[in-house]
Amino acid sequence: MSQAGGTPAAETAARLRAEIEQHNVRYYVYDDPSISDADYDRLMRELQDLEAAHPELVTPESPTQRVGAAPVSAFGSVRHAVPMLSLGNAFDEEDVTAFDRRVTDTLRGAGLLGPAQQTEYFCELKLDGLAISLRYEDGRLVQAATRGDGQTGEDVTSNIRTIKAIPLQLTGPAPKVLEVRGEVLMNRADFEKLNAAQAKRDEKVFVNPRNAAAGSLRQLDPRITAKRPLRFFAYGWGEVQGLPGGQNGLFDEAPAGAAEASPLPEKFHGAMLDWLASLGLPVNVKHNLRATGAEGLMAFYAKVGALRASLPYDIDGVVYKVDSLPAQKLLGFVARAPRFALAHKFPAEEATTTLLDIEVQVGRTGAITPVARLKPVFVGGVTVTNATLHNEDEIRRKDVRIGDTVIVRRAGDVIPEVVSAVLDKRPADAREFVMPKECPVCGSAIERLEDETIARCTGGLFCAAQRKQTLWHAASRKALDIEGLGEKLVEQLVDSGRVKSLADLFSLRPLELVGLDRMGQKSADNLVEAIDKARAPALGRLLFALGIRHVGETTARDVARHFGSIEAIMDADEDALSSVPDVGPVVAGSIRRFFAEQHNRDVIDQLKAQGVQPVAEAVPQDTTLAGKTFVLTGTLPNWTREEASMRIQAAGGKVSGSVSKKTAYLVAGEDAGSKLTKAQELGVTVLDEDALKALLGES
Ligand code: 5U1
Repeated sequence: MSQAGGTPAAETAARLRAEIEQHNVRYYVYDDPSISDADYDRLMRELQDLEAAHPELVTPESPTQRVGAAPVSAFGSVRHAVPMLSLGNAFDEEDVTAFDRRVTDTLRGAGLLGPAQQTEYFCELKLDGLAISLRYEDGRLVQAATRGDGQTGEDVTSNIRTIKAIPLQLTGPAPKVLEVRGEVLMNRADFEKLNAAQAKRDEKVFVNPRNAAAGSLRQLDPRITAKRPLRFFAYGWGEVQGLPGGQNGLFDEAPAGAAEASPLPEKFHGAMLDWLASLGLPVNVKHNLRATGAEGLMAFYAKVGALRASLPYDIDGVVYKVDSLPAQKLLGFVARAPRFALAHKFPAEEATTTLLDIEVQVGRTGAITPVARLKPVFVGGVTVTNATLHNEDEIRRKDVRIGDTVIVRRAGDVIPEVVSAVLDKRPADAREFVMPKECPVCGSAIERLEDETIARCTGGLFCAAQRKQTLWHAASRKALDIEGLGEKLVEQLVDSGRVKSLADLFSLRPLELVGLDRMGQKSADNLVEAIDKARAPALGRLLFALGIRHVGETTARDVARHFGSIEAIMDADEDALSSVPDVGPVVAGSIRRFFAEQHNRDVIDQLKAQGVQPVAEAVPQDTTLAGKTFVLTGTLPNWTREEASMRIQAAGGKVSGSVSKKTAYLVAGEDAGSKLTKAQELGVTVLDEDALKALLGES
């Protein structure tokens, strides 16, 4: 091979090829990657750049010259009638503009576009799953294959037949041969459930939904695949022959007079997908969109970027395709990919880095969370230095050790987490995490009750960490809503010893605040005014502000409405508390235990002494929606979710954060995600804003 030449470039190319091939096998064959996608893309780009600079180094065996890895032998192999291609990647606006310029110049040069005309594109989500080709003959599914190396894939027909979203028989007049290309994937919620069940049975847990989808499809026993929640979306086609109406291939002339009889779409990619949908195939119509020129592509990228975190499944970018099929044909292909399409990647949500240490953090209720201190790594668009490890059991389950190379994930605004350790790279001196026996903040004992996964500091409000978080919580918008009382300020007030309890906040004077970090006279006056306003909170808000375990905003309001005064709540026994609708023994026990502590009762007395007087909760007069639980998701056209919640509650309805069998209605706006899927699965009635208005009698 030419890279044996021994020049530094040849040696680098050989090293990169060996490394990439090794990762291909880990990824495609064993579903067990040892590096992140971003790192893989980087290696591939490095090799591509090197080969572009030294074309004499390109060999037919180079990973740049093929699409994936060779098929595993356990499955039969299938030679694709039309190769399954990969896509060129764009990482920034410059790449996208260059793509559009290339395409537009070529089409103008060929006379397919006028000199001032822009290219029309069809834009799709780049689903993070597994590419599959489905072969239908006379409308019947006869074969399904993975992409493999693009020319030959694995025969996964028996497994694919278990996926309910994939029709075994097409509806309507079908062509003699139709190869459908698309992605098999798993929704995130389904993946979490599958992993929890796998862990419970002590079976393999998957790193991410894509690996779970791939692993599920590669089961030798289709009965196992059948139990896995796999989904499918079609985004293209391979061989198409014998179209209804007498036409053969897509570009062949239809016989005279057959044009009207033919259900074949006009020659646009988007119209083809509509046709696939009309045959009963799942197409992601909700998010696919037409766009014009590079500007239109960038607008689509921004739109999808904003809703990425709320989608029920993972995507790693968007795909742009020239919409006109004759234009696609003219543009043709380069070695690995079509010239008419481009994948525009989002910042990777996973990256590898080193786990420097594991420290513990103390939460508001004393919960101890192990936190990974990481060598800084750029992931999900930001530099991450800390990530949650959730709890001790998770660390053991993932077998993560200090010193390990770890895969870190940061999706949307979700707190970054350590997904797994790369065992191949474990250093000899990697150390296991040991949960400390004492709280690192207050020195109190750390306890873990028998049936609990969470260890807790037993210091209560004696612990400065718990005190700080209790104060942040009390000041938050849904509690006492004290504007200007941020984390830094609370930290200074607690650390200086000036504020020991919630009541101490109400004795603060501007003079003692001035001079604290970033606190001038005006801010000090404003803060004291904001604290003053909080002296007459609704009773439910005060109860919520106390930070009692298991007492959320809604429960606090229900309890406040039921009892009418803080004294009545403090003196209620568990039976009385349990008589509040939706309050069960766990919540009742928690409230009773809280007020059984003398120091908590003292805080209430001190608050009263500072002039804090809760006002009774207004009981809704309107009972139109009494007893009905609503869940809100997505963006409503006119109301914010808070506005809609307030109206529902004013009509006697309840608003909950998660969909369950008890949910009466899901109110879904644009870009509704997994809650909508779950509601549909459970048969919950789904309303849009207009339907909600009608229910409220406002239409
Ligand atoms: N949505 C979408 N994903 N995806 C992947 N479309 C799409 N098209 C592809 C691939 C590999 O390939 C064709 C353009 C050839």
